[in-house]
Amino acid sequence: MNIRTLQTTPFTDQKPGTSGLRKPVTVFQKPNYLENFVQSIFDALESYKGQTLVLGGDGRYYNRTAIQTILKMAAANGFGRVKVGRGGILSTPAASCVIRQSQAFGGIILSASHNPGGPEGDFGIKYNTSNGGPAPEKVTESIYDRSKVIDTYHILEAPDVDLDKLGEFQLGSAVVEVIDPVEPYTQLMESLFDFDRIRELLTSGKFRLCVDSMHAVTGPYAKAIIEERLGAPAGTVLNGIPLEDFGGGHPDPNLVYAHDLVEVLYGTDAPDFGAASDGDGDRNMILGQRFFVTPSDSLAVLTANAHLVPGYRQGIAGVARSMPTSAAVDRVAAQAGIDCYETPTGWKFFGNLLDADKVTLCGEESFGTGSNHVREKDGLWAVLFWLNILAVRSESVEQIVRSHWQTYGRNYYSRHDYEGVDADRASELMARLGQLSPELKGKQYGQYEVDYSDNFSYTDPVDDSVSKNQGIRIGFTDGSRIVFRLSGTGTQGATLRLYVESYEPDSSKHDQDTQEALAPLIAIAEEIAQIRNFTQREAPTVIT
Ligand code: VG1
Ligand code: CO
Repeated sequence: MNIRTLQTTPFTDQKPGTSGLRKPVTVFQKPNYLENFVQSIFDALESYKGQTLVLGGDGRYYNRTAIQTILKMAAANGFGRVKVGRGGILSTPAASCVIRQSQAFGGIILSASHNPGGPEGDFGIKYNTSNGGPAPEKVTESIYDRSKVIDTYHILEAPDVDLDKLGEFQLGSAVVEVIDPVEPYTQLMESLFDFDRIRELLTSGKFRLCVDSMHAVTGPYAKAIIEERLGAPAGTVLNGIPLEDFGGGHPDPNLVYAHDLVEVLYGTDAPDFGAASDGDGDRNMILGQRFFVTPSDSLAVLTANAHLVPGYRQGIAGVARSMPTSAAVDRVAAQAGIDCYETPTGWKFFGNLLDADKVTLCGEESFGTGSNHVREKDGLWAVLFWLNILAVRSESVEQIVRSHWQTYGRNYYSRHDYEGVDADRASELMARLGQLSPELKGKQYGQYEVDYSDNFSYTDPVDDSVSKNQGIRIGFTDGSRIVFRLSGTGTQGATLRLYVESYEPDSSKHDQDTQEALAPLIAIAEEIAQIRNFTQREAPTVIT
């Protein structure tokens, strides 16, 4: 088999965002677009010859094509072994798990996560390092730098590998190992949670649940774990067969897009527990009977109850949350006397803290929670964590959350997204806020006084790397907060995100509607940022 070195010319738009490079499928189908980026990844790495690479994706359209190309490029570039999930499938947390277990050099994950799939949808590619986590900024920057000057790539001339057969195949001087994508992950889950106790709950006849895989990658994982190992009845997992276009849906687990699940959990004779996950399996939404748990609250509840779960019984070293995530978990950390870190948006910023054992649990407001068991957020892990707590406490989801609020107070929280707005105008809005923010301290808006306002900058406590411009935060003296930032995962125009939070210690006031409770702050956000004017939108596209 011949290694061919082919000429190419650079693309100017291969800058990785919050989580890898995401573009419409049609962009990835341009000649050499994928090849350039993959070669840029390899060129940015050092001394991987003979080492192991893990490869898999969420099964969306173009996954199989891209995998064949990457296998041949990995072999031509000198990797010794490539572990690829059968059918090209690996959920994002499962890929992280396999990288760690097999002490691989790194991994390539093919996914655009919650973005729609199919020929007209999006595709994405991301590199993870040997700790199993998303490459830190210094690596993604060198990949981007390389992509701007790349002029050749290496690829093996070889027939396609049969991705549907488990086993080892020779590809040039490399071995391709097609692995079971589900089993290593299932074993890891079994080592963390009390499967016997959860099985008792799920087979007791007194507890019903429904899990929506949204036609995306978690279907096989959820069926294997929740139905087969834990004994939930067949049919517990909805939309469990992964489809290349996710059934035409938007695999984003929130109240808007996970409507099948919401109908069930808010319907008559609703089950006790509901959960959904996203395209690549790293996000989760948790529902009780007619009850929604905000992701920020979920992180706080998991932290407060971690001692009930075998894998975390020995204690929590600390916690971390992304900056826009509510401060609910901060209150749990303060009471437990553990550290709480505030990081920029994106899982890559948790890696160093987890590696250094400074934190055990971490999470983001965007339906992402995880722990030191892998280096990605993990949707099914969160579901199992909740089930373990429910099995031990024998209370409903709503009871658990309400008693949590009684102890710690309630952080009302919401995110408003303005999707697909004009990119220049969105940048102007942010630039204007950047100019305004240093002067806001002390200003009064109705009953709210600005306590601080800045453009969030983060210095990593482990390697001292600095990440600037991570969003404008405006904090008020009563602990309320509004945050503005632009999305780094969208592929059409720009997406403005407004995050709003207020704190209510008084439990007699914990029954308000979230949007009503936050209405004064939402109005202040409009007054300060002139969102309608800059976005030309009367209302957000999605409210979570
Ligand atoms: C969004 C979320 C962020 C998350 C990222 C990747 O990024 O806000 O919290 O880490 O998606 O998640 P942005 O830049 O669009 O706000 V996933 O499940 O899409 O890999
Ligand atoms: Co995702």
